[in-house]
Amino acid sequence: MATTEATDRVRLVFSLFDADGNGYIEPADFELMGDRVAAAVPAADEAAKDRLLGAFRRYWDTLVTELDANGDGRISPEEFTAIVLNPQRFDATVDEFADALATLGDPDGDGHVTRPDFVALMTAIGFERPNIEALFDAFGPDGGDRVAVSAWADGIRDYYRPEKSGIPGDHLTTGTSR
Ligand SMILES: [Ca+2]
Ligand SMILES: [Ca+2]
Repeated sequence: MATTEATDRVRLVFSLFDADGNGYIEPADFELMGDRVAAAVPAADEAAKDRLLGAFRRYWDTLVTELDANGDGRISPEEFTAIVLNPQRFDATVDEFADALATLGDPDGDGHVTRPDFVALMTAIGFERPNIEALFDAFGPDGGDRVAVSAWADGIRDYYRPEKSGIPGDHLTTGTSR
């Protein structure tokens, strides 16, 4: 069983990953999203951007392989919600995506993500500003207003865990109309 919070988190991800807003997740959405996110941190190096674009491609491949129940080559909201039923099928994909995204937020490679880079990346994905700020605060930024890359990556992994509630990632669904 998935928690209500987990279901809300998954619904939000669907609405954001449907980047062109046509009601289905398709390859074109991942291209839009990938380009937007890769451009969010101009100081990031090409290898980090390529890694993220690769993670987005794998994400799509996994979705269409695991969730396209009716075989029409696109993922409907109903198909997507099944992601919470078999989380182990998505572990490797989410792992890769979490590490690639969090690493992109650390262009100088010191193991930390600053608030401006965090906000830029999460805004590019489509989350709302107050939620992004609340999430960053929930990660417990240090005196330099930074969070560890690993803390953010772990937060992304938790976000996809159907049994979890009361996690930092729940700040992303608070007060959203999606
Ligand atoms: Ca779409
Ligand atoms: Ca489908």
